Formats: sequence, C-alpha cells, structure tokens
Amino acid sequence: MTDTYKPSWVPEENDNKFACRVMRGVEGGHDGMSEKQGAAKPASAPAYVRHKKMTVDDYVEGVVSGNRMVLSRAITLVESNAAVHFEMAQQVIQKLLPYTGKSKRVGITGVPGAGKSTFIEALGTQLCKDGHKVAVLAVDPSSTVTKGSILGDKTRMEQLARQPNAFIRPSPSGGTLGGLTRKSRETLLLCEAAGYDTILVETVGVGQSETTVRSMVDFFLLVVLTGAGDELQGMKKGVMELADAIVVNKADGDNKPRAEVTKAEYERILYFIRQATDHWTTHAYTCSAYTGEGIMPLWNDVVEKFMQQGWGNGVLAERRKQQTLSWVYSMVEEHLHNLFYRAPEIISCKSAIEDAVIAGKLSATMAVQKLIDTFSSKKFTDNSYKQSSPFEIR
Ligand SMILES: Nc1nc2c(ncn2[C@@H]2O[C@H](COP(=O)(O)OP(=O)(O)OP(=O)(O)O)[C@@H](O)[C@H]2O)c(=O)[nH]1
Ligand SMILES: [Mg+2]
Repeated sequence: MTDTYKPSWVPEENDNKFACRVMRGVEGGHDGMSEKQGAAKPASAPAYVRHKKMTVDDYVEGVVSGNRMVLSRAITLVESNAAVHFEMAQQVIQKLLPYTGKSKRVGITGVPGAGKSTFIEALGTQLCKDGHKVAVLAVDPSSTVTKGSILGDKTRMEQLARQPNAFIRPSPSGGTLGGLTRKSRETLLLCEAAGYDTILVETVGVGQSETTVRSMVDFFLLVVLTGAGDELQGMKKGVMELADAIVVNKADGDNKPRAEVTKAEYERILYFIRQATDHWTTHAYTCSAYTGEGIMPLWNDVVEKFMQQGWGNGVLAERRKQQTLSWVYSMVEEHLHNLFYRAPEIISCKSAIEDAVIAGKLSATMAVQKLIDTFSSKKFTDNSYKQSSPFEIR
C-alpha cells in the first residue's frame, strides 16, 4: 500500500484535490494504524467506516472521538449537493453543535503568492509540535465560479500534512458563493467537534472571499509583501479595515530591510484606518515563513493576546453571536431572493414591467407594487420552495 492510496469514497474526478487523502503515519498510530501497516489500510478502521452505510450516530460518534476518516466523510457529506446528504448532514451538525465553538478561529488572507500557505505550514507545524490539534481549511471562491482554483495545489502543505495532529482540507469546488460559505462554516464546526483547537482558514484576496472568511473567524490576518509603494496605493482600504494584524512576509535575506520599511509604511496607514475589532489596535509586523522568524512571536504575542483579551472583555463572544445571527439572516435573504427571481410568475411578467418603467408609463414604485403583488399571489409547492434553496440541494 502506498501513500497514494485513496479511500473509496473520494469522487473520481476530484481525487487529487482531496488533501484529506489518507497518508502514512509518521510515528505510527496515525489514524489508528500501526506503523507497519503503512498507509491507510482500511483494515484498522472501525467496521462501520469500511463497510456499512453510516448512520447519523455513526458520524457523530466518529467525529467526536476524533476519527479523521469519519471527519473527512462527514465533510464530504456536508459538501454534497444531494438532497438526501443535505438532510443527513444537517442532522449530524445539529447533534455536534454542543461540541463546537471551543477553537481559536483564525483567517489568513493576502494576494496570490504572498506566502499564506508557507506561513500556515510553518505556524501549523510548530503548533502541532507544541501539542495542539490544527485544522487548515481553504476558501477559494474562484473554484466555485471557474472551477479553477487560485489557492492551487499548494494547499497541500507537505510538512504539515505529515503531522499526526494536523488536518488539511482544500476548498470545495463548484457551486455558488452562498453554498461555499455554508460548506466552509459547517466544515469548521465539524473540525471543532473533532477536537481541533486551532482552525486556520486560508483565503485569497479576491472578490468577496475576505468578507466571507472574516465572518467566520475570530482573528483575521493579512499577509502582504514588500516593494509596497505601488501596492499600498492599490491595496483596497477595505481589506485593511478587516485585519486584526498585518504581517509583511518574506522578511529574509536581502529583503529584510525593505520589509522593515514596508512595515513602517503600513503602520502609518493603519493610523488612519478604522479598527477591525473594538478595543484592539491593528499593527504591522514582519516575518519570514521561509525561515520561521517572527512567526511564533506573532502568534504568541499578538494572536494569543487578542484571544485572551477578546474573551475577557466580551468582544469575541459578541462577535461569534453576531456572526451566527448574520449567517442565519444572510441565508434567509438569499433564499427569499431566489424564491422571488426564480418564480415563473415573476420571470414572465418582469420584462413587460421593465419596459413600462423605462418608457415612463409606470413609476418605479408602482412597478415594485406590481411585482410584489404578483409574487404574493403565487402559490408555493414543495418543489418550488426547494428549487430556490440557497443550499444547492438537488
Ligand atoms: N523568500 C521567501 N519566500 C517565501 C516566503 N514565504 C513564501 N515564499 C515563497 O513564495 C511563493 C508563494 O508562497 P505560497 O505560500 O504558495 O503563497 P500563497 O499566498 O499561499 O499563494 P496562493 O495560495 O497561490 O494564493 C513560494 O514559492 C514560497 O516558497 C518567505 O518567507 N520568504
Ligand atoms: Mg496558498
């Protein structure tokens, strides 16, 4: 059996993208296998994982006991668009809720090539060595639109993947942004229930991905590069406003002095920018994900301090409460939006109403009234309700 052994449940077309493919344990005992057995030979997996169709309770039990294979299967269930999987996944999540919420949730963003993955690899490996259980998730909206991935294969962090306490899951691909958001959030909850105390979420700085990730983490880190003059100008102020810390990466070799200059420039700009978190001032730092310099100080003196302070003064409890509520309402809004615009009654009367408004024959307010009246008189069937679901169930 080799490292490339793939579990049977990995979809054919996606197989290489599944970083949760089972790997050989480093010191034995990994995934419950002895060293001699090498890679994930299902022989040592619990019987229900190997053969049986798993029940909701099997998933719950497996995840809570920290079984990585069951956790991977539970995530696959959450990512599935099949209606039957969706319903089962929701029951699993519901039962696992009491075990969630105890991790440190950290989002990491930055332009492609900034060194996010290298940073996570260095940080995650050290945290694992210090006895933490680290889960790494990726949110890559480009993979939902174009089916290509910006975060790319580098999400497969080789060194970190060898740590028995690390779990790496790439971004689900395909589907809508709303679907991606739900899947990522629920994956995060599953990892927490499986006992991962640190969740690192990598996302690339495009489109809405930063806001999506910001809305599911406690701490948000922006990784930037030197040579910033132009970049600073072009950088969206918006993303700096989301950050709880900015780190200038690649501060090594000849680049080190430049990194210090860039850090000072960011500090100057930060002074004028609205802070991301109450009672917390965002600062800029330097590090080298390559040599590891500056990474653990950033974690211990900034992220840990932020967590301690935030849980102490109630800011994080409030943040999580607001995140959950706004998630609920954003799903409601998306659902209502889809119900309205996908209703055949609206589709068939929309262009006539638009024409009348443009021709000045109907006021905008009257047009709204007509559309809403049409929608209100619509009769819903079970099917039309489900077809417009933002959860991407089919
Ligand atoms: N010199 C130096 N190179 C680095 C450092 N961190 C990352 N790199 C290099 O920069 C390149 C990009 O690093 P990644 O970690 O893949 O960057 P990323 O931000 O994850 O990129 P995407 O996932 O594509 O968005 C790689 O070739 C790394 O080896 C660093 O601290 N110093
Ligand atoms: Mg990356």
